[in-house]
Parts: sequence; structure tokens; C-alpha cells
Amino acid sequence: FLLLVLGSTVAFGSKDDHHHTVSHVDSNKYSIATEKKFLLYDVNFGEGFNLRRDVYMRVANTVRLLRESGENWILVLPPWGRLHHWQRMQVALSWRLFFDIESLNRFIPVMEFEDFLDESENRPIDQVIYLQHYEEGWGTEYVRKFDERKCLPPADSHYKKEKDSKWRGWFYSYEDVRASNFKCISIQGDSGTLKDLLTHSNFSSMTSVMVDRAETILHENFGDVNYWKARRSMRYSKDLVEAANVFRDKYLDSDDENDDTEMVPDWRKERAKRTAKGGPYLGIHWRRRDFLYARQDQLPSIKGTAEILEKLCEKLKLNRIYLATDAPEEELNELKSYLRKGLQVFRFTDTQKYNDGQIAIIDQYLCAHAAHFIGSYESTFTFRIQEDREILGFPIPATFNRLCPDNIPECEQPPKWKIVY
Ligand code: GFB
Repeated sequence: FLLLVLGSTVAFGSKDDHHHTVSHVDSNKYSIATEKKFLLYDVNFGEGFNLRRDVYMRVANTVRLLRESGENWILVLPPWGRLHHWQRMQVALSWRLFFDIESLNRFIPVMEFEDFLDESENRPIDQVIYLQHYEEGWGTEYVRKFDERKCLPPADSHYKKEKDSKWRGWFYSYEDVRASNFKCISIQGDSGTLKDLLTHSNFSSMTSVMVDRAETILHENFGDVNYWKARRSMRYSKDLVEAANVFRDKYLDSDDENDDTEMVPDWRKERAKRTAKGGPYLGIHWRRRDFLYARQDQLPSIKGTAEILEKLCEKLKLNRIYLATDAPEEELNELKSYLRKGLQVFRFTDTQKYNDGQIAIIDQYLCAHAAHFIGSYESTFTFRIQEDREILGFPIPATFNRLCPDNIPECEQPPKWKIVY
């Protein structure tokens, strides 16, 4: 299809040229009575866990928009694995190990990949759409658009057509999964643009579509009510919440009743508040490793970090610190060696029972429940903690703080992305 500019006035394609596969059933009896369609997606290999959580929110909002237009799409959750930050290389991990599926389902219908395979009786996925940027860049003006284009590297190396003309790809490590069709689409846009792409006549007859490189699309309206609904639906799995709460009680003198952090079981019933107190400890996200190269000028030294922590604890009259970090052991020991006696540092380290992603979530949950939080510059790991604290209802100054580099002690603080209901 030709260049399709998506503005408020320009429609792309017309609804009439859509291939109708939907059969309408008595709408009083069924909520959405059209044929079920399955949206699968994957994200660029190099992206970390918390950027992937952000991509989930973008794609979940695409599904919301598709459903609002009357199509019965279901989001198939991409199994977790092969994350280059994880110390233990695991693949094909289901979402229920990390998130509360019932809560996710209160925003849009979702299912695990394994259940999708059962339901589709292992037939090939109808279509893979590999999203890529425009080779020529954005041009002078940013418009939302998509076009079928020749595959640019690395798309051409990620999917291969086999002799039986089925397409083979990574598919979350499931070696027997194939796709019937494969196309590269250059796109610039957001959740809404992806919805438009999926309802375009070229794809509207497909029952299962997998969108690879889904991080290519942005949020339609970053920070709006639908952003937050998707975010609030991402409650953590009950096991992880339980483990973190036991830890709070045992080491941090912290529980929901005293901290004013109780949550209603159904996130749709949450209401705005700013009264959360949190547990009597300082939460810190201290991002190290590859971040030192990516954001070198924006992070403090190890000694500088210790000085910031000491000053903050003194100011806030706290003597406990919960430390979330990816730092190697030597750096941790060095940090502790600079801290004055009497300041206690706690970490959750049960790697026997929990995988790397689960420990990351427990770290985030514990930082989210601290009386005061300080994070690392532009880390999506830090952003997710800030969002959790917004949901819990903390006052703004207790949340949007970052570690400053040694040479700029009064550095600019993070943007305050407040929750909206
Ligand atoms: O989550 P993430 O996208 O955050 O990637 P950034 C960082 C990963 O490192 C996490 C581990 O998913 C964890 O696996 N990690 C970092 C931690 N901090 C902690 C921590 O405090 N506790 C635990 N348990 N694990 C971006 C990446 O990372 O950094 C990009 O998304 C790129 O791919 C860039 O690598 C440099 O936004 O911090």
C-alpha cells in the first residue's frame, strides 16, 4: 500500500475495503460477538525488562483501541527470556511468574503463549509484521504513517523462509512455531497507528498476527488516563508481593497498615490519594554495569553515592536503607565500606527461590514502599518504581529524586510524571 498519512482528517484505506471475517451475533447476549483475533508481539533482543514492561503498555492500549472499535482482539503475552541483563539465561518464562494475570485481564483480555498454542492447535501464526523505521528518517515533519517496505537489516536475518514456505524465527525459543506470512513495515507512530495498521485491509483477514520490534511504536498519549490504567493493571504476582511483605515485616519494620499503603484488590476501584507514609527506610535504585557507559556523566561515583545516602538518612532521620542494584559484589562492598556504622543496608538476595526478573520486581516493590526514594538518572527500572509510588499515593517530594553526579550536587531532578485517574 502507498504512503498512508494518518492525521485527524486523513483516513487510511476505507472501512469498506476491509475484508469482513467477523460474524455478528446477538449483541445483547455477548459483549463482543465477533471472531476472536490474537495479537502477539516481541521486542528487540537488547532491551531490558522494564523497557519491555513499557512496550506492554503500548501494545495493551492498541488492543484496547481495537476492542473499542468492535474487534475481538486478545493479547498473547510474550514469554520472558534471553534478557541480556539477566545473570542466569532463562527462556520461555510465563507472565504469571511476575504479574497477576487476573489484574491484567481487567484492562484487556490477555493469555499466556502456551495457552495460545493450545487454542490454535499449534497451527502457524498467520502473519508476522516486522516493524522498522523509515530508511530515510523522519523527514522535516513527524507524521504518523506506515508503509510496506523492503526489509532492512536486521529483519532479513531474523526470519527465514523454509522449504515448505513457512517462516521460521526466534518465537521466544519455541522451535516448532512457524508463521505463514512475513512482511516488513516501516512505521512511525503509536498505539493508535498500530491499531490502524492491524485493521488495514492487508491484514484484516488474519486471525493471529505477531508484531515484532513492537518498541518501534510509542505511547499514543504518554501519561494519560489509559497509560495509567494499563500501568495499574500490571500488579505483581501474589507470591512476589507476599515474599516482599514478609521481608518488610522482618527487616524494615514496615507494613501496609502503618505505612498507609493498603491497596484495594481490584485496581479499577483505586482512588487518588497523597497520604502514603511508607516504611521507615530509604529506598535507593543504584543502577551500575552497562549504565556506567550509557549514562556515565549522570551517575555518582561509589564514594559519591555513599555521601548522598548518609546526608539523606541524616536529613530524614532514617537509619535503614533498602538497596536495589545490579552492582557487582566488589562495588557493593566498597559502597558499604564508606557508610558510617549504624546505617543498616538491606538487600533481597534469595536467588535460590526466585529468578532474576522476580528479584528485580521484589527490589522495585521494596523501593516503592520506602518512606523516601532516590533513583538513577533515566533508568526505566527507576521509572517503574516512581510509577508504583504514584499508584500507592506518596507525596511527590518523596518519589521524584535522583542520584546526582559528584560534580553537580544540585543536578536537575527527574520530571514529575504524576498519576491521573
Ligand atoms: O530494566 P531495564 O530495562 O532498566 O534494564 P534500565 C536493566 C536490567 O538490569 C533490569 C537489571 O531489568 C535488571 O535485570 N537491574 C538493574 C537490576 N537494576 C537492578 C536492580 O536494582 N535490581 C535488580 N534485581 N536488577 C536500560 C536497558 O536499562 O539500560 C537498555 O533497558 C540498555 O536495554 C540501557 O541496557 C543502558 O532502563 O535501567
